[in-house]
Amino acid sequence: MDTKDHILINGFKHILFEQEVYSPEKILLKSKSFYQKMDKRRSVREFSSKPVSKTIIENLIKTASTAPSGAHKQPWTFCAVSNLEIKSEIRKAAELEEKESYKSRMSDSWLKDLAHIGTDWRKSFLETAPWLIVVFKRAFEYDEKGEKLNNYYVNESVGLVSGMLITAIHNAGLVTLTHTPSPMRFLSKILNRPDNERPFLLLPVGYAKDPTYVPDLKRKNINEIAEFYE
Ligand code: IYR
Repeated sequence: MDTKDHILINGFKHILFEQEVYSPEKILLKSKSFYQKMDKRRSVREFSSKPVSKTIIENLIKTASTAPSGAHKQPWTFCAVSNLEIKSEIRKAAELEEKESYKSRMSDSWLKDLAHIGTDWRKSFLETAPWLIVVFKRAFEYDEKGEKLNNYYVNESVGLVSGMLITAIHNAGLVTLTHTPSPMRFLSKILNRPDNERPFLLLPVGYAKDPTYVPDLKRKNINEIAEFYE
């Protein structure tokens, strides 16, 4: 058969999709070994200050940015910070908000639900980790004339991109945690972001302090998280 490398569909160029084809046995092995690898992922709150190269961070961000997004608008910006003064500024502002949250904004039942994780308002990892990656969602775009252009499914898209970033970080042998200081408007100010971008998630990235202890969490088993309709 004569297979072209591209065709036009409704006037738009489509390229040949190249699927990596494996045997069912190999797929079984790959799905299992990747699960076993991902099952070792843990949120780590104590970091070593050991540096991580900018090229590694670029690779992680490029991997995350392969995520699907509404109408392929890729409505995300990653701000990667290794500058110590900026990290300190972020830590100060985050701890100010977190102090208020833990003191009065979070309900008693919320604090009780969190107790076993051992978090509090102190966020030293914001200075210790060699990199902070702040994921911003792009609520809309501006065209050349300054008119607003829509993005679609922005929360879903940045959720997906963040999940893939966390996966890439773990796959590379580094650690992170999803830090959600609330409110996090201070990040827009410190990082001087435009008004179409909103902070979504803050991920410190680096190596775990040695030794580090993490809570003894158990993951739900397959019967608790899935229903099969065969
Ligand atoms: N944002 C706070 C509190 C917090 C809330 C939940 I839900 C967590 O799972 C963990 C922390 C903080 O980052 O400490």
